Amino acid sequence: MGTRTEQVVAGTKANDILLRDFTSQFRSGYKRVFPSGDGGKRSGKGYLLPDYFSDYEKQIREMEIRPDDIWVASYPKTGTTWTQEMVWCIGNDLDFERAKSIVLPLRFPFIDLSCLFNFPDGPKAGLDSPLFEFLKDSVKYTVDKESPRYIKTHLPWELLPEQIKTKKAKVIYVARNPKDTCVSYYHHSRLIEGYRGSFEDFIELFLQDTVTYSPFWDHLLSYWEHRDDSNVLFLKYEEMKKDLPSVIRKVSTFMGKKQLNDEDMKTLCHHLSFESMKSNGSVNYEFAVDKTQNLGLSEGDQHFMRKGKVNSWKEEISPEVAERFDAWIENNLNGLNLHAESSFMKWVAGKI
Ligand code: PPS
Repeated sequence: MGTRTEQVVAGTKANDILLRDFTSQFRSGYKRVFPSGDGGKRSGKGYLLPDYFSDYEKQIREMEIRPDDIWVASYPKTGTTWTQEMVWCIGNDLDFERAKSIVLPLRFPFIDLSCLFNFPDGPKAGLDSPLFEFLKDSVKYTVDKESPRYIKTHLPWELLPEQIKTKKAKVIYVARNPKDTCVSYYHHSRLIEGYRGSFEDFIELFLQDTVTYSPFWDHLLSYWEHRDDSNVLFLKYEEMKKDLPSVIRKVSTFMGKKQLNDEDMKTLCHHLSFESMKSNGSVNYEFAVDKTQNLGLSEGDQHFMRKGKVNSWKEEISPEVAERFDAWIENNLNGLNLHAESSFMKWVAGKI
């Protein structure tokens, strides 16, 4: 299944902000990627991806899948890192020693990282090995990994390797309410991705589906439609916050692992707590923040592990802007036959 692409050019408010404030020497520009088939028809806008996606698209689509691969997929800032650490620990029989001694991106590589940034002078720019091998070509690094491979992606369902669908590798998707996601994405973009614009402009980008991996709803629904497939598990950030042990039990069953005893469950929940992950150098991306500061891609003394809360958007989004979000949610979900009282709708509306 191929794709059609269109270059993003100036001329709309959102595109102008994007090209002015969200390009850098490490990111030249963006494309809209239209998957063929039904998926691409949802909003009809195509997924926004940096130019470099074209260099890796075919390789990712045609990648050899192993049935024991485990993928964690998500729209950015929805709890990916948290889910990755949970999945890796369950899959590796709670080997906390190894979890702490090898940084997450090397244990659980983000395959599409090279689609986001181009670091032609990596080592000169202060990016040294072994992380450099991954940063130089995240697709090669991931493809070459020994089994079982643990793989992170932010790609929508339609842009995943074709063989995932036939070889039935396990895919765990995590979703988060869009207001918290947007606020988290804004801080992340300033911290680590070289965004130089205002919060207000970022909200405009987000609501116009003009940040990387948007449209948000096309992305989420592309996996939601597969939530009952035997090789897919659909999780929500909010349910992890509410009842982590029950999510751990669900993930253990999905991964074919035996259930943890009470003591192990307690230890794992502690390891996965926000406070513990915030101070865990293997997962808190402090190394990446330092590097991007060296590269002039980030500023200030913010952290990747920022707040870790549900509905903390209320501290940063005004009631007027929240209304714009609500209208955007309604527009996007209209006509999908989702019953207003369904748990999906309640979650989307921030009522769960
Ligand atoms: S990324 O860059 O897309 O992979 O980011 P991602 O990991 O998806 O999302 C980062 C947000 O998840 C929060 N986080 C956590 N919340 C609760 N508990 C734990 N253990 C945890 N670990 C990470 C992180 O703080 C980001 O959310 P915000 O709202 O910015 O704090």
